[in-house]
Amino acid sequence: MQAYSDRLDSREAVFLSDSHIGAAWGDPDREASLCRMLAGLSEDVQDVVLGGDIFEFWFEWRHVQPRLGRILLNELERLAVRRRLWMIRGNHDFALGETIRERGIQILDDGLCLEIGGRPWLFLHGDGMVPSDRLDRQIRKLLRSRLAQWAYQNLLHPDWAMVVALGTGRASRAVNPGPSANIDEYEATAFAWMEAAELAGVVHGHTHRPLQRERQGRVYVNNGDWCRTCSRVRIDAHGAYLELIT
Ligand SMILES: [Mn+2]
Repeated sequence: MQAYSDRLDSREAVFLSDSHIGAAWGDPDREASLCRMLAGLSEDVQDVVLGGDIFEFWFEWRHVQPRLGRILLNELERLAVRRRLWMIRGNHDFALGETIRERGIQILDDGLCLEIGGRPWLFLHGDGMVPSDRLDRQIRKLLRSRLAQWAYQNLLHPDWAMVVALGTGRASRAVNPGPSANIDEYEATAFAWMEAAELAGVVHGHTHRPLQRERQGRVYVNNGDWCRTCSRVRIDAHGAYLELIT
């Protein structure tokens, strides 16, 4: 995996994901609470990893960008002056582009590996990571394809495109309201990766279920989300902390 070979040293990192800004769902105050948490981060935090599905949907047309998350983006731009800021593409906001990069945020296609306290930690969104997520991986490939991007860019008025995208998210939650059937596979997959690649830990979101497990000195953490639980993961040289922020 590209993320693994490009690893960087870090003193301390904070990971959060799945705020789904733009969805009429979850805590209506979540953009503000996320900004408050980010503004209050300790000076020791060197890397802020936004781990996917920060926006319910994102697409950049040639002259138009969605009216979503403007308060958050302003806060991130401020933060990016003194820290490294990363955004991993999620299955909802896979089309992050130039207007995000212009604010000093680095966009990652798959994930990121940071060496914290001399040990490697892998951060990713989590969609398509387990073997049975075959359909997720195919959809991911299709949505990210040049043809799909071209169609979105050229065939639909941006207002209609947003209606379609936000409506699709709402409909998929109505059809599958609970955790997916394969939710237990994530932990097993992560531990298998840790052993194969000698990782200290794997951190991901996507399933909206906060969970931390430790096995033989290796750590699996799902951060939950910043939609309903408002939880984050902080990692320093001593380990990982799954924290609920109120
Ligand atoms: Mn997701």
